[in-house]
Amino acid sequence: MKEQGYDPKKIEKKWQKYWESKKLFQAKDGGKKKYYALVEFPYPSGDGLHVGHPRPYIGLDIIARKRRMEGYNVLYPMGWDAFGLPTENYAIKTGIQPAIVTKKNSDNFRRQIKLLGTSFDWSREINTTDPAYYKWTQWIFLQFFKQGLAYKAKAKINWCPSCKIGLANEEVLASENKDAPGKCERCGSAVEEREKEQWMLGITKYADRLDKDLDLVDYPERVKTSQRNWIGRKEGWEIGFRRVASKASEANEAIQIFTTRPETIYGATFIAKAGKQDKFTGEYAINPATNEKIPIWEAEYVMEGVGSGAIMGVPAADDRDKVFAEKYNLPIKNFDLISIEDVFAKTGAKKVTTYKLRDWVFSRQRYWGEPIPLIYCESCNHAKAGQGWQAVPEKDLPVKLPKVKDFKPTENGDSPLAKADKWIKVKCPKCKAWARRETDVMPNWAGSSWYYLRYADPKNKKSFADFKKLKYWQPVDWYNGGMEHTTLHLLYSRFWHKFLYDQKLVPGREPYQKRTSHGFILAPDGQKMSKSRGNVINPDTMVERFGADALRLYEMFIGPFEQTASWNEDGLVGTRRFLEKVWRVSSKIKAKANNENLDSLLNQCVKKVGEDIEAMKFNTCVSQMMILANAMESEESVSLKTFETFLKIISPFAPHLAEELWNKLGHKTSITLEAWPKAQAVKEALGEVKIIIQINGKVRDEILVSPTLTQNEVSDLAQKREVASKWLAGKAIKKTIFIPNRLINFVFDN
Ligand code: ANZ
Ligand code: ZN
Repeated sequence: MKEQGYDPKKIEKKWQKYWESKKLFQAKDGGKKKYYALVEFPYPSGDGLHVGHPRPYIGLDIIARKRRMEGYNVLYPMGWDAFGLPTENYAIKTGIQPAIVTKKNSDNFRRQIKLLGTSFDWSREINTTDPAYYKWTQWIFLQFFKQGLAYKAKAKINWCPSCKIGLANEEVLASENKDAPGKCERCGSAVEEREKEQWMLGITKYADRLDKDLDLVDYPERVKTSQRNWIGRKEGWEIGFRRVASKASEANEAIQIFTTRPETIYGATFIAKAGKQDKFTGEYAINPATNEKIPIWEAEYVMEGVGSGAIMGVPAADDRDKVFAEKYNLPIKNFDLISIEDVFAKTGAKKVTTYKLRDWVFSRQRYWGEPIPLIYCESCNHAKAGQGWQAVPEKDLPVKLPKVKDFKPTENGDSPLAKADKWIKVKCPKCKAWARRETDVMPNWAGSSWYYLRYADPKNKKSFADFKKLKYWQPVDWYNGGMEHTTLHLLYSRFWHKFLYDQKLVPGREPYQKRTSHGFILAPDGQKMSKSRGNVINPDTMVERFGADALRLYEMFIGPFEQTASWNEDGLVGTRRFLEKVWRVSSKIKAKANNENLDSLLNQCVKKVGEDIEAMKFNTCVSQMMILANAMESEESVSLKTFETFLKIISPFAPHLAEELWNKLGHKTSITLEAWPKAQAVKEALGEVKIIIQINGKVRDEILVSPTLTQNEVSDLAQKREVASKWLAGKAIKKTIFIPNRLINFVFDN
């Protein structure tokens, strides 16, 4: 009888249906130890997926599948972050309702993602534009409002005259010429500055905790650094310089300067405050250390919003002050340093902590976003000034987006909702007088700031998620997403989480225990894939030609997961051939075969694949499995046990093929229910090596171990030793540095 060849078309759909009908990937809310794996949910664009999108989905799919085999109850969910401009701009162009476009696009995304054999729990799918979802986005906003953390203020906003939209700072691209205005991220127009009343969220109140609590999580150092830089925590001193009464100002209150070098105050010969041009203000102030009268200038290099927005110029000690002093002929005075105690005594300096982080401009004058659930009541404001804004009562949530025909913002830049007269008019929930709805909507970042909580309980109608379920699922154990989101999205969602934690609505202080990022996949020409360049590679075509398993393997094999890689179809041909080889090997299985050399290779493969998956070194996993497949092919026969073990470790990478061959071996249940294979302890044939044990970088002990031990194994042995355990008692290890065969260093805070 002729053996059937490998035909992914015949097997992939079949197993996808099987997994779905058996509900194999549906997470249960409780019971076994849990594992929560999360990828950033995509914006469902009209173009569909290109082959770059699935890279993270496949990567964490491998983690999720391995965890299930390790006995965890795994939550691996997916959804759509679907509010935003592309759909809205499409509506402006075509008049088609954004809700309809969103449905169509997300249907297509879902179809494509399923094609790849990903093990998402689709029963928990969410969509930020679904009123049943954004009801809770609005509800959380109201909690901010009730706590005084959502407030309206005049804010300078970046205004794109062409998109007619206020942009967040991060949506403005810096121009090459640093003096030219920034450009709109979407359309490239020069951005203007405008003042507009905006809803703000008080993220600065959380600045300190957002900085400090980075110590609690396992994020790459560069991610922590970029968050810390964005927060910009700085400790320094504020010193008041009394103004000299003058024509320009009768007041002689003090001007507060911010400095990190108070001991240089004897050399301060001028004051400069933030300004657009460099000029003398006509005013003077008194240096409290010398009692000298010094001029107050405005200078461009002093930044508004940093420190107090004013400095003491010490040209003899600071380069920028020196350049300024030379340019404007201000005195440069050599001086003696003064002790910090004397600064306090003479000047009343106050120690202060300042932050670069500003409150978050939370409104957009657009259509396709969550309506801000507030009502402005003139009569309430009349009764008590400043009390005009009323929360929409909880029973009236969600405030649904009304259907409109005209999606363009108004001429003066108000939201298109400002034209929805009927929708706007509403009774004040407090005094029942006629009032009007807020017409601004929330920014894109709103729905993604809490979506990881909703997955724990996506259908809840009584709360955004049941606390008990959150207690079980939180925190996310592993969160993978794009590098471009490691600053703002992470910061914003950490802020929402901390706020909810303070309201006792979520159990832990941090949402994500571990964060990793993947690199982009570029087109074969090395360029970013884009429709306009015509270089987009569509996963549908690749699955059609090579099968989903070959595509999955290639996306993992293409290069180190964190790094950018260019698409090359030859690689896909290669992974397809590899799978054909595995298929051929399956026809020479013997219940018992004598392949001792295969056994040690298999053992090595089990160990390496297991470890490398954890380190996201998926590419080396694939090459290790290729080596083993080659060896199996060159044997006359392969033992059942060897092949079964191999199928288990390849199953997270090529799940359809593994399932099919597993089934052909006579198994009646899914391979996804098997236990993840353990590597056998390797005999110490290689002799032992000496490893130095350091505690906070200081040598404290040493230990002899087998060179085959992993970092975890060495770490365990080292910590059990008397010396180390004494040093480590009661300490939380912050970081472990391991150099194989040489040293292990445990780092903790003193
Ligand atoms: C006097 C002085 C003497 C300063 C000296 C520095 C060096 P670093 O040092 O990077 O942490 N500064 C304060 N507010 C500022 C603002 N709004 N815009 C621009 N510069 C500002 O930065 C702190 C220093 O930056 C502060 O300490 C202040 O100058 C300046 F030899 O005060 B210093
Ligand atoms: Zn009222």
